[in-house]
Amino acid sequence: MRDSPAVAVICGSRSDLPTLKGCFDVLDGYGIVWEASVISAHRQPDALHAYVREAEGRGARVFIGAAGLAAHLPGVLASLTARPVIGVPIDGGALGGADALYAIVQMPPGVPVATVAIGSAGAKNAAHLAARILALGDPAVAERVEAFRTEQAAGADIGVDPRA
Ligand code: RP5
Repeated sequence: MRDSPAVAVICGSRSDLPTLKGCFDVLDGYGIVWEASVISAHRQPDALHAYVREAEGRGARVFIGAAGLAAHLPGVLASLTARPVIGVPIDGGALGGADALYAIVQMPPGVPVATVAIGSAGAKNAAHLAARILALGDPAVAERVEAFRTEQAAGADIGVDPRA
């Protein structure tokens, strides 16, 4: 049987899935078990509510919500669970994702959503942030987070003389 997912990724539309590919790849890289669902906060509010309860019951520890336009999905997730919620503003639409960014980041006090950058960069960082949260209670994930940081530092062009 598949392990219960530690990270539950929910997006508002199938059209959001290509932007989330980097998120899924990064989670896989950390060996984190995840699942993804398409549930719209606007179009399927009852299903979203039921899913959060059920995913919590199966052990989901971090939720990632991704949506575009008037992106209420991550905020609604944060209203439904006490577990950490990371919000990914999906780019697209007439405002290029700025609408989604503002909708996700401007949460009222007491209902936090950790908001990452617009689009695929944010999608990847949502996964890195989820890994860092899980690392607090999981030494194996903590080790992989440190290994990633070491690898990333080794690949950076620190000290390279641009004139050379
Ligand atoms: C949002 O509206 C979704 O997250 C998506 O980014 C956007 C457009 O949805 P579709 O019309 O493509 O289903 O709720």
